[in-house]
Amino acid sequence: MRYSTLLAAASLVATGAAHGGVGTYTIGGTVYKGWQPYQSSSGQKSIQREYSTFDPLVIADLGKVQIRCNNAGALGTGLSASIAAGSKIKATWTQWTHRPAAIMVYMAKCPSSGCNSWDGSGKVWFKIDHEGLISGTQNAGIWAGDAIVDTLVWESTIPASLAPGEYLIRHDLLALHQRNNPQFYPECAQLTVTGNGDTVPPSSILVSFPGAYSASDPGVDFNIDGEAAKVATSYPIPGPAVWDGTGNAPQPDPTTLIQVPTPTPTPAQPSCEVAKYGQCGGIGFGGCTVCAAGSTCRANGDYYSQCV
Ligand SMILES: [Cu+2]
Repeated sequence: MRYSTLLAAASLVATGAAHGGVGTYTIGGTVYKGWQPYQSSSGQKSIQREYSTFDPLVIADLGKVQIRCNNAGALGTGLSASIAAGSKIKATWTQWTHRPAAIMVYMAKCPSSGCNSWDGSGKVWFKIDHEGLISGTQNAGIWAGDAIVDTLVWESTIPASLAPGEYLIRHDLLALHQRNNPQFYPECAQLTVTGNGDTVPPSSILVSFPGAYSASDPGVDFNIDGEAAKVATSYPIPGPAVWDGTGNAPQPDPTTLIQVPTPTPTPAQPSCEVAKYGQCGGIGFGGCTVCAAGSTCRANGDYYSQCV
């Protein structure tokens, strides 16, 4: 036992500063590189909002703006990933080491001015996915965090009924390995949702960050080593229920109601055209490289160029 105790202590030291963060997002066959927290922020562009470390936020941070997107108010860098409602987005963590952990995934509809200059404040967030304890007891069972330690991946589906538009997506890992010291690891990215969805979540289910979590929530005020955790076979995941995909029809933008459509002569069409925010280049990319009028093709690293 002494050997394994020493081994456990050594591994704690080795991974103590490991923590983690979402490094890439994959939609269909396209990989979108996230923010690189340990590289200079100067000149970085990604669909993901800037954040500075893999370190956790803790209970003392629950009232701070950092609990929203893991930064103190950084906005977008001009990029956004296109995804059809009903399709899947795969988050891949650069590293993750904590097995007892819950995953929570939220979205928020950006204002009509778009996501880039919007900070995600207010009661605007709805949950699209979560998973906590999968089997066994809280103390010794299998958690969503086990899957992420083993694969570094969590895949979620954008609700099929969700109205098209600009959204933030927020992945939040909640590590529970330390008794009474839950650790939060949120990161946000910008999405352009396409499709024929016609629903936005009702305001009654929306939450804010900070605000959605409290230190007294049973899933936050949590002792994984306690006697209760040795017998409990379910875990109360913090935050709201996952949105069921039903709710209010989106409000029509009043400015569109009074706009009189102006007939425009049809210009000669290029042989192909990439819609704004679509991919237009990068290593290995074999598709169309002509951006729609009003947008230009810009490189976001070697593997992805986007019409912006
Ligand atoms: Cu950690």
